[in-house]
Amino acid sequence: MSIFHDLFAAQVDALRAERDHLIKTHGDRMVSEVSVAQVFGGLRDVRALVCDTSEVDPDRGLIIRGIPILDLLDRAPEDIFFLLLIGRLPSEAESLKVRSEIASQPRVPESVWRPFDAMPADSHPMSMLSAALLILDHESVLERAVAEGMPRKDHWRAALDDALRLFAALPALAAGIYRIHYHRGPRLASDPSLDWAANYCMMLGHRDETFSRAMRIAAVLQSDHEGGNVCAYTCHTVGSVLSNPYLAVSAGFNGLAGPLHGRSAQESTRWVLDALERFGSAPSESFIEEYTWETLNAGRFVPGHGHAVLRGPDPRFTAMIDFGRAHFAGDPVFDTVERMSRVVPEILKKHGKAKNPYPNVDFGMGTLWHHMGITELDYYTVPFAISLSSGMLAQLVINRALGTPINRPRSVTTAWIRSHTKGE
Ligand code: NMX
Ligand code: MLT
Repeated sequence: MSIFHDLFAAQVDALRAERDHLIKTHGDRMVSEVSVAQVFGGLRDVRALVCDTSEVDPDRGLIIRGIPILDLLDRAPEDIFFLLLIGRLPSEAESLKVRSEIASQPRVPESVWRPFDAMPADSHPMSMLSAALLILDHESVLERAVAEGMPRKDHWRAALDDALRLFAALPALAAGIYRIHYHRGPRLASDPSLDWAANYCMMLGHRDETFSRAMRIAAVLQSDHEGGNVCAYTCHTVGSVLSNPYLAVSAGFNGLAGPLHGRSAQESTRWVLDALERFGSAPSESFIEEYTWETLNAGRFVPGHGHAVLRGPDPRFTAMIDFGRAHFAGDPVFDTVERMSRVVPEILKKHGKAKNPYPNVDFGMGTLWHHMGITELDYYTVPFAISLSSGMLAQLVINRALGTPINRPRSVTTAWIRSHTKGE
């Protein structure tokens, strides 16, 4: 009995029928045109993917299955995974089943840890997390099922088995990596009586309700960001050739590990701490102005600011600031972040390049981890990654149910563009 399997199975025919109907009745209708600037410019704003788990409104921010993200902050990450996949929040009774189904997934095998002994001591924790998934990929149910000839229409069932297993395993993997990499003592065994977030915090070494609450909120805020972000898009592309979810999510994590994506949480906090150190305490507004100009004039980007889709303030950043104000106002790192969030956007507006001058979610997250005692900055993308796995995995299962074809757009040469635009 699986609540996820039962409820999703009940939707699959309707999802396929709607997709087929739309293609049949409106297959020729244009969704987006692509300009030369967009072809050279990272396909920004080209609508070329379907993703039903969530959407990002440029002004309002993340909306999951029609619900603005700030209305979901009191929900557990397990419920959000359900929401992303099934399309609605679980009832109270369903929520208990959801939690118990995730908690009862098999534990991470001991064998996963051995290869870490051979990894260089300065490996990045995101590389370790990505590697952990590659080590575990031999367990993939989808991999075996495809090899054994499972019909394509049933692939989603095996993908969902993998998704549940993986979503449940990630807190233990992420926490184990933390304890190994930073020599925090023996790994701590997972406790299935705790929820996903509290279990993760406990395995990191923190049994603390504020920490668990912070992680719950962080996991909800970072659970998904429609289908076009580098992490989700990469995961989708890799999954589209039937690479199993372990391979696809690992690939997505490798995208998230970039400084312009999830690693910005680490870079943001480094930038904040550097300002604090140079000023000697929470820096004044005039110091922040000077410091920001110094960064920009050196040809560097201001970490944790800007966004490819959002054009207004990121509600996820606002949520982190509200949480910080309630729980750790007076912490100099938090005070610096809050002050910067007022000053830096004005500088970026004057600078005149970034289309979005506001802090994004990454600018808030590091403060939270730092205050909670996780002071190893290069770890900060890891909690983002395990949170975002819920969106990636839900999108993967839906795509396998729809039998979405391989992602294979065409490229053109510069010469083709030259000849295509000749005489205009
Ligand atoms: N600092 C300095 N310059 C910036 C910034 C910034 N924070 N954001 C954008 N710009 C520049 C950008 O480099 C580009 O310059 P150029 O024309 O010389 O190439 C110009 O402004 C226009 O860029 P946009 O169209 O506003 O941004 P784009 O969609 O290309 O990129 C980001 C989006 C998020 C990559 C970009 O804003 C950035 O580099 N931000 C800092 C890194 C960061 O916070 N990333 C995390 C994003 C959220 N996440 O979790 O993934
Ligand atoms: C985010 O969470 O802001 C992203 O994954 C980046 C994006 O949406 O491009």
